[in-house]
Amino acid sequence: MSYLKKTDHKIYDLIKLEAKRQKEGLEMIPSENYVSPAVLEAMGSILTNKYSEGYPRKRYYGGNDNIDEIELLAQERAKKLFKVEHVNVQPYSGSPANLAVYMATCSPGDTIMGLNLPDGGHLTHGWKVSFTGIYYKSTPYHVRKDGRVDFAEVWKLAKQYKPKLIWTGATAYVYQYEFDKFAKIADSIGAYFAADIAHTAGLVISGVHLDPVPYAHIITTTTHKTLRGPRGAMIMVTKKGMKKDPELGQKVDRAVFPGLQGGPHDHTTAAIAVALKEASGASFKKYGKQIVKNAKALANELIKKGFKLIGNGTENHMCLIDLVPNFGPGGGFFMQYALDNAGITLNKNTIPGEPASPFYPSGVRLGTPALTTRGMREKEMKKIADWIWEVANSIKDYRLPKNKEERLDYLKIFRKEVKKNKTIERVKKEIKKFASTQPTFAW
Ligand code: DSN
Repeated sequence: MSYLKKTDHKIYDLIKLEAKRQKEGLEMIPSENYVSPAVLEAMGSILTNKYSEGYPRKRYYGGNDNIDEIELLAQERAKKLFKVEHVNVQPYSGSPANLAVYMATCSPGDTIMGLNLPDGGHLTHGWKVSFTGIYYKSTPYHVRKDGRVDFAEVWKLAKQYKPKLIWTGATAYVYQYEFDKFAKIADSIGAYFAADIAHTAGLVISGVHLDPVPYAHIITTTTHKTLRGPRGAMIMVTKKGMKKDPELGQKVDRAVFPGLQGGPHDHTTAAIAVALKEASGASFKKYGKQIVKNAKALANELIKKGFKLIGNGTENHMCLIDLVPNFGPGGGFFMQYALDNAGITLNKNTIPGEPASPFYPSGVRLGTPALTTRGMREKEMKKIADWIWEVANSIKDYRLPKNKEERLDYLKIFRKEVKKNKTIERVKKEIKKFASTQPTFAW
């Protein structure tokens, strides 16, 4: 970054500080990862200079011969890796990709169905404040107390409301997505079935998560989570999708451009192509498998320490801790803040049947994709569970005030006390010493 250092010291310094944070801490937000230097190089390349509205060989601007080859490579690699018929690699990220699915399959006002947001679903699967819940009639399904999708309810709602589009996929869900069950329901009412595998794409291609391809019509994924690529997304149409509507691929393409987006981010497309090549190698399969082994090990250790986990474990890359036994309702904030100060990054999250609120939820969500990229294994998961327990124990007397007016002052005091907490100070030092020796990418 020699140029940046000379021309914009403030940004240079902030990037350096963020690099230090990423090196010295433990990144446990399950949707984050560390990309390879090759992905970074493609992303930081001169491809950002180009405009390429349209698709390969059908552009609205000249000078796109090289860009065409790059986008075709990305498409071909994705098709081969996921075994799908059609791929669009242009969505700017997961949310725009999902919007394109609506545009390709529904008309405004149509009924749609997805997992309720506080139950672990995604904003774009029909949550009320999202475009998708405002412009479509959303009939969300929920999870049971154990955190598993309530398929009896999905059947009931599907028969009652006959949605045109059914989503599976989640942001906080510790079980595998049961694509076959959703497909049966969607097929019985002639609905489109879209699988949003943003969180699990890297697990699917590693063979440690069920494969949506035989069941879904459309698959969306971000490229920066377990897939370990740049921030971006892809929309894939399966053979089943093509059979339902032979024009589905074109409809998806038209929805992305010109429907929702302008010029594709060619530097991102190139980085997606690089990430897909990396994900095609044997070492990536080992990586995907290790993510799940680590998550299971972490879950076991957390349970042994005394935490209550939704689902009593995990089937994928993440754990969801129910903190009600530790802090009463609303404990997620305390844990996120205290662990942040100790060098462990995770996020507060709602739990099934959330007794508090989405802003002060009663759980935390944590996962292993980023730690696994850094080479950590089961042994390290034990160490990390110990640290998490120590931090939780050191703040165990805090409770979220029931009276909303008292909350701000109470949390201010909590934050101040965390800064002086000796256990957190020590754990932070231990984590820094340990994490600094770990690489921040996998070769
Ligand atoms: N923000 C993503 C996550 O953390 O799961 C979902 O879009």
